Amino acid sequence: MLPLRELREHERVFVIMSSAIGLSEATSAQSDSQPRNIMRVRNKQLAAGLILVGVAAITGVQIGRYHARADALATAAGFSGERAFGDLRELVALGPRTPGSEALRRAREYIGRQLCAAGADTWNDTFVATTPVGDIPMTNVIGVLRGESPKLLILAGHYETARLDGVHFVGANDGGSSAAFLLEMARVLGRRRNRLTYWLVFFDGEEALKEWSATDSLYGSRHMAEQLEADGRLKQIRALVLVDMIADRHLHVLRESNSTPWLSDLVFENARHLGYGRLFSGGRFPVEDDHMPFLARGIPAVDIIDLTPFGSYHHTAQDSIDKCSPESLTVAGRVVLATLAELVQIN
Ligand code: 1BN
Ligand code: ZN
Repeated sequence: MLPLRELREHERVFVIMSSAIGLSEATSAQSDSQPRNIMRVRNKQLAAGLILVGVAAITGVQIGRYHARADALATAAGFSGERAFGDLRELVALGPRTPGSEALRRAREYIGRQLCAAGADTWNDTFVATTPVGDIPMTNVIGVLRGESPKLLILAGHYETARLDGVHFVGANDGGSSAAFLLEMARVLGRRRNRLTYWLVFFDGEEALKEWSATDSLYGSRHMAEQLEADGRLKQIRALVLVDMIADRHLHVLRESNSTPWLSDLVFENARHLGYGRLFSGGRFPVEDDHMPFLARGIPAVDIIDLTPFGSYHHTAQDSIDKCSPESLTVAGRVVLATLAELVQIN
């Protein structure tokens, strides 16, 4: 189905063109009693009218698409992939940011400083995770941008990196890109007056410590979802938008198939309106990620993740900053901002 604004444009052109060629008169004035030559003229008029209407309809749709794209671009403006890339550089320079490490503590300090500068109230939620390699203190970082309403939209990603034996894994794309993205998003949303309240959530412990399983993965997001359920705040959450691995210089996002369908539709429609349809296409793929504990509790959630089944450098030492680009961060930023603008209207 065409979006509403395209239909309106389409219909307007249809009405203008049909009245210009007298189509309604030609169709309603036909009768068996009219002489044949008048009928022939009327039929020609009708045929010409139909052709014109067809052309007008196509033009109308194209104008509609142009307007839809212009609207989406205006809504999505302001996110600087270059600035996010600067954050990515800082985070990657810290080295491997495994749970409990000094590098992750320094990453947390950097994130806290940037959130504060963006005008967000920040809190660290520390807990002890029981893992196959022992108990590890983990910390989710939450930046809060209060809006007019306590209704909550959560933007989330993870900031720690996988612990891979014998591999110097700095996770530029996997762990770095999501954190950098969230910092720039905090700056953009921090400059605006927002109707809804935003939480920018940096999860710790997304990765397995030994081998991915229901109990060895998603430590930070499982902890947060449990806490919010226990203290009754889960009800305030309208949706969760998760980003993961969105800085690859050859960005290509498939539909993550555990995500809430209508929310995925919103993301992919906005990507198309922004002219990024080719980058957000190509099928469906399930990924267990930090949205899962929220989905399990009935929160609409989408995972925007560039993880194709044949990803080349995933969880290898090659996941370094040279594989990433500011442009990809800009694309992801614009798609999320356009999606947020629509979520605000729904909620
Ligand atoms: C995403 C980034 N994930 C890990 N790092 C989740 C994942 C789960 C990826 C299973 C592949 C398989
Ligand atoms: Zn990973």
